[in-house]
Amino acid sequence: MKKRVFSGIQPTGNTHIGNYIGATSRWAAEQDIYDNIFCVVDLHAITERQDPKELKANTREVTGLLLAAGIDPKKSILFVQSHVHEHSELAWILNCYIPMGWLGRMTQYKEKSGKQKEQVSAGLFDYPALMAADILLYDTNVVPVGEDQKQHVELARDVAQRFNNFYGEVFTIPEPKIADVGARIMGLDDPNKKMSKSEEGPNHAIALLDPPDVIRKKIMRATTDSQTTVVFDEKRPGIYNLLTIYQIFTEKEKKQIEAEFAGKGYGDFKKALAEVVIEGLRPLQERYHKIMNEPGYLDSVLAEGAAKAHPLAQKTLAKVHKAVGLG
Ligand code: AQP
Repeated sequence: MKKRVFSGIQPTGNTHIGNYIGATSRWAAEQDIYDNIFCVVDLHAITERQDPKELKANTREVTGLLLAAGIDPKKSILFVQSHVHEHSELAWILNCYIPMGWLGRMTQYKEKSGKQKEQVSAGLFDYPALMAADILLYDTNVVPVGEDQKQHVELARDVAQRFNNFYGEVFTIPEPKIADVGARIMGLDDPNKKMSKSEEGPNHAIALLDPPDVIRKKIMRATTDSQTTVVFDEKRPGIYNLLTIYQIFTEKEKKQIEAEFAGKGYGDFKKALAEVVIEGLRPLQERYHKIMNEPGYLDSVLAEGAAKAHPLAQKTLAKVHKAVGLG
């Protein structure tokens, strides 16, 4: 029996190379090892204000990008979170088993609520309960995510254990799976901040659909430091981040990369990095445009995905209802 993988991505627009390196490219690469379920988590996206038309368009765009990244609907269930209503229902039930203190300690909540002050939605506070529901509905063993989501997967583990302590073995206990390299790609304009879709700076992130000239411009303007040697030194976060991106796209060893740029400066390295990223994204971009031009394809993939996910979710929710004494 293959282990079950579940993971999700928010349709919040401008999917970037951080999402791709830390999560979606790994989902695609490991599809044969696992039994896979991937979800476009639109209910998570509305924890912050979204324009309705943009949300719909972004849901389609991110689905297209997942298919272009290599998610194969024959190997993986791919669906939209709001198409399977059990996610919201289980989230409500789990709410009643998650102490407020756990939610208040979540780093993502602290960072995002800080920006919005008292306008922050209860949904943003409760984001991890919905994520726990996503994961626990499908008897998930493994959750491949970027480093920023590790704490939320751990909360899902904790609530599953708590629930099982009350009611017996209802939930499978999930584990986060974080990449050794690239689990936290940093912003190009500020290498101390995670690359993020919601950061507004024009040179912050490389979007997966950025054209070559935009990628070149962003990389050439990326923040580094006043030193000159091109080496992996964690104390120099700007160049370290760029080298990590180069390492991922070229699949070369660190020593090999350092040798390649020995005696060369940041300018030469940035030029090489830009070309590697442009060439690395080219096939994905071509596949994306092809997929989006195939009438009806996206809708049929998502309809099939929801039809496969729904009975699995229904089964778990029925177990939960029985355990709690609902209905
Ligand atoms: N900078 C990153 N480096 C590596 N992995 C990352 N991920 C996100 N940013 C990085 C991983 O991508 C997956 C999907 O992310 P998400 O859509 O759930 O949203 P997020 O984690 O909140 O990422 P963003 O890009 O910062 O979105 P916004 O700005 O909308 O909140 C996850 O596995 C995540 O870990």
